[in-house]
Amino acid sequence: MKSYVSDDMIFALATCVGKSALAVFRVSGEGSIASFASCFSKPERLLAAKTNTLVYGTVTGVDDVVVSVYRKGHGYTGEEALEISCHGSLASISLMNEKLSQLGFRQAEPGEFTFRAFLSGKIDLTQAEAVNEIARSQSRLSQTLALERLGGALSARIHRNRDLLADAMSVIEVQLDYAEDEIGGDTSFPFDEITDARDDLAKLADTFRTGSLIGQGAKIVLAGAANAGKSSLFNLFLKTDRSIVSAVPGTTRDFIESNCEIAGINVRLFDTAGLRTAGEEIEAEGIKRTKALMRSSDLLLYLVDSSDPEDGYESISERLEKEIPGVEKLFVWNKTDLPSAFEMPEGFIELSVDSAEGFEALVSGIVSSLGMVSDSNGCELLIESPRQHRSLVESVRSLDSVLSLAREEECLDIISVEMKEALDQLGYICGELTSDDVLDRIFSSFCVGK
Ligand SMILES: Nc1nc2c(ncn2[C@@H]2O[C@H](COP(=O)(O)OP(=O)(O)OP(=O)(O)O)[C@@H](O)[C@H]2O)c(=O)[nH]1
Ligand SMILES: [Mg+2]
Repeated sequence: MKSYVSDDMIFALATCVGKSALAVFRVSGEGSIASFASCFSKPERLLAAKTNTLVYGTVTGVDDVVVSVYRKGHGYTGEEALEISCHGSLASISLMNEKLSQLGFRQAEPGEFTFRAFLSGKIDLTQAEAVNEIARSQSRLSQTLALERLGGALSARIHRNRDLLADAMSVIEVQLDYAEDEIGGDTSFPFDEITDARDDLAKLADTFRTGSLIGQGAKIVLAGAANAGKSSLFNLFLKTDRSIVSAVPGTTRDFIESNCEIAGINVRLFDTAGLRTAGEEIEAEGIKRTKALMRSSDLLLYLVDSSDPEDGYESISERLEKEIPGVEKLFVWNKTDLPSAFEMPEGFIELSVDSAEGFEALVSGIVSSLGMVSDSNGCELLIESPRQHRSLVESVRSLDSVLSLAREEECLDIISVEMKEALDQLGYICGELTSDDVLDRIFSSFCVGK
C-alpha cells in the first residue's frame, strides 16, 4: 500500500480532540519504547516494564501520563507499542503531538494500527473490517454482531468451509494425477462435501441484507391517506412530539426524518405527507416526495384510518404492490379505539396510536419484516460488508458450476479451475489473498488512531 510503510514508528491520538478528562495517544513500531523513554521521567522503569503493564510518570514539559506497555507479539498491533493517557486538554494534546513528532514518530494514516495488526497476523481481514464496523455501529444490535465477527466467528465459518473444499479439491487432484480426465460415475466425486460447503456459504451470503440493514440502519417510511395517524405514530416511535399532529387532513406536507432505535435496530424513520388527490401545489409536491421515499425504503408502513369510511383501504395492498413493487410493506389498521367503519381486511396489524394498544405487535412485525432478530433473542452470525458478500456470491456461483459440470461428467481440468476460483474467493474474504487496492479501500475508511 502506497501510504502505509510498515517498518517505522507511528503515532496518533486515539480519542477525540475536545474538552475531555483524558486523551489517549497510541504509538507502535520497533523502537517505540526506547524512543519514548528518552522523554520520560522514569526511563529505566519504562525500559524494564513487562508487557501489558502500566507505568506512571511525566513527559518533561508536557504532562503527567500513564503509559500502557505492549511488547512485540502483544497488544493491538502485535508490534512493540504504547498507549499514553494524558489530560484531555487541547494544550496537552498539542504538546504531546509535537513531542512525539520530535521523537521521530510519524503521524499514522487512517486505519494504520489495524493494518499493522493485520500484517502481523493478529487479526485477519474479516476481523479488521469488524473493527471498523464496531466503530461505526449505531445500535446495540449492530455492535453485538460486529463484536461476534471481531471474535473470529466469521473467519472460523469461512475456514471450516474452505477446509471442506480443500479436501474435495485434493480428491479431484488425485483423480487428475491419475490422468482420468472424466469422472467414471459419481462414486468418487466429492458431491456431498461440495454441496455442504455451497449451502452453508449461500446461507451466509443470504444474511447480507439483514446484516447491512442492521449495520447501516433501516429506512422506514410511514405513509397512508391524510389523517391516518402517521405523524402520531412517528411521535410514538420517537417518544416525543416531533411532528405536528392535527385533526386537519394534510397537516404534514414536507417529509420529516429522525433516527431512532426499534428493538435494538438503528432506524431512519420518515413521516410523510398524506396521500390524497392534492388540492394545491405544495401538497402535490409533498405527495410526489412521499412516493419517491416509499420507493427507496427498506420497509413501508402503510397506515389506514379504520374509523374513516372515506379512507380507501380496499385492495390497497394490490394497488401498492403495483405502484411500489419490490418494497417490503406492513399494513396498519389504526385508530382501533374508535368504532370501525369496515371489517379489517386480512394481513393488517391492529393499532391504536392513542392507547398504544397493538404497538408491541407492530414492533415484532417490523423486526420480522426486516428479516431480523431482535436484540433480545440472541444473535446468529451475519455479514454486513459488501466485499464479503460479493466474494461469497462468487464462490457459491463457482461451486454451482462445479456441481453441474460434475453431474454432466465434464472434464476434471475445467472442474478444478472452478473449484480453485471458489477457494480463492474464500481466501479474499479473510485476506489470505488480496490486492493493495482492496486493502487501501478497506483501511482508508477507518478513522485515524484505529
Ligand atoms: N382516536 C384516535 N385518534 C387518532 C389515533 N391516531 C391518530 N389520531 C388522531 O387523528 C388525527 C390525525 O393524526 P395525524 O397523526 O396528524 O395524522 P397524519 O396521518 O399525520 O395526517 P396528515 O399529516 O394530515 O396526513 C389527529 O387528530 C390524531 O390525534 C388513534 O389511534 N386513535
Ligand atoms: Mg402528518
